[in-house]
Amino acid sequence: MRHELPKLPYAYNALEPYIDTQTMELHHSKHHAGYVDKLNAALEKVPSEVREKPVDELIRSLNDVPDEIRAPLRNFGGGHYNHSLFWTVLKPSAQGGGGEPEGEIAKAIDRDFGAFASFKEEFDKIATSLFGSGYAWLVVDDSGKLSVLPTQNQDCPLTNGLRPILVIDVWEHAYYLKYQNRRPEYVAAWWNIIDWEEVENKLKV
Ligand code: MN3
Repeated sequence: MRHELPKLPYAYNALEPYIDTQTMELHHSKHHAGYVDKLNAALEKVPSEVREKPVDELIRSLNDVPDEIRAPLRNFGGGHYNHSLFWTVLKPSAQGGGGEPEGEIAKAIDRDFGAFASFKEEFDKIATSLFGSGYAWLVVDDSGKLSVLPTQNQDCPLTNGLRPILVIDVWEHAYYLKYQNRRPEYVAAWWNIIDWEEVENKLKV
């Protein structure tokens, strides 16, 4: 099975002014595409039963694969999965992205964080203070409880048995052209383009 770069559900310029066109184009067509290519190359060297797994399964079972292929699968499989998820939880502000969640996801956030404002504060803290490259996540555990956590590099919560439903990429390539060293400004802008309906869909799965 060859993994493929997913098409974005919006144009490269659709998330302006929060994420600029050039960043989106490079991030998707170069960075994400590079992870897909390297994942496919790494998978040529693994047993066929590993090669045929979908990317989420690969990452979930990372601790069971042979040592010599774990690092490339972790980095390139994670790079593919994490970016794929990141694109799907974004929505142009003009089409209803951003704002506060409603429905089941709003109830779950209130239940597990006390209020949307407390969740946002906790998430912001993780996204802005993560050292180096990585992601901030909203995840669901086996009991359905929500929590937030950071991961380094291309690590993914799936490997630890958690189900991610919202993520922000805080690698410098995700924001540096527009925001340079001002990561908190990028994180603040990102709240205007979250697709809360999609986050709720992922919660319900
Ligand atoms: Mn990235």
